Amino acid sequence: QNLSELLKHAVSEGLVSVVYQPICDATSGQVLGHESLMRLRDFDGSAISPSVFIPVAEQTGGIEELGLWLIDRACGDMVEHGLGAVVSANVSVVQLKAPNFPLHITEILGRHGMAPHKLALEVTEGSDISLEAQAARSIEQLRALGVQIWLDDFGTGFAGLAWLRRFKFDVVKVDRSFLHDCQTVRGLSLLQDMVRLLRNLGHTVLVEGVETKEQQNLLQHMGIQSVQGFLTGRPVPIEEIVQSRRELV
Ligand code: G
Ligand code: G
Ligand code: G
Ligand code: MN
Ligand code: NA
Repeated sequence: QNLSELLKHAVSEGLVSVVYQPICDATSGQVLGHESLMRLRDFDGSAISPSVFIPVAEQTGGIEELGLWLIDRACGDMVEHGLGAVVSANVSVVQLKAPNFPLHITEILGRHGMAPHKLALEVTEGSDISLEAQAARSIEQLRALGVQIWLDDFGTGFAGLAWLRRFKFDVVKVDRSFLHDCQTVRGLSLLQDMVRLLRNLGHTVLVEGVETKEQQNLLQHMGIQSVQGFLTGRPVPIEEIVQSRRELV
């Protein structure tokens, strides 16, 4: 009610913004790219969590406009400031199902003069996309354009293995809960076997939620290619990325 009203005016009132979290090579630490994440604040300046406003935006349909706004910003920042080899954006099934979604993406990429492979769309298995024919068609169309399609939060949904059979994802992001369970023998064994499965299928594996050096060392030993987490960088506004680069020179 209140929140859905706020969401309608979020873009025009400047209440919505984007932060970027680095995605790093697990061995060299080199920044490979960034994940873009949406942030929303109320008129009084207080932050509203994505876990609160994203579901509301999905139910009211507001996510379509907000999601395209975010992707437009992410592509603009990539072209203007450079965000590495790739910038990713989360997309929900509601967005993928909109018939014109691939067309909007084409328009955004064209307007920014950005190569399609520099954009990755993260789809989450939590939402059962296998049931949604239009969403699957959009994924195929976007792939044909050259846009990367990543599988997010792998291991938390119910459709994970069926999805791997259906789509060849460019990157599979293993949900951070699996890394955080690694202190137990059982948890470690599960992560190792998941990674082995994904690698045997030819997927690039990214593990999320890396917070300690010990976790990073463990993942390096497992042969993980990419990592993301508070250790290698928190999500920050583009100004902070540009500023920290200036400090390096
Ligand atoms: O070492 P330096 O301060 O340049 O590190 C820059 C960033 O890279 C830091 O965020 C740090 O956490 C991360 N980093 C440092 N060493 C490694 C490493 O061996 N592997 C990875 N993946 N990241 C590292
Ligand atoms: O950034 P944070 O960890 O608070 O994000 C919480 C959740 O919100 C994550 O699961 C993330 O995928 C989702 N999220 C963040 N930004 C977007 C967005 O632009 N679109 C969609 N659909 N989900 C997003
Ligand atoms: O579901 P998705 O992967 O899109 O969610 C990304 C969210 O994960 C972001 O909101 C980000 O703030 C959060 N995140 C990123 N790195 C870490 C981490 O190392 N630990 C924890 N707990 N959360 C993280
Ligand atoms: Mn994500
Ligand atoms: Na995730």
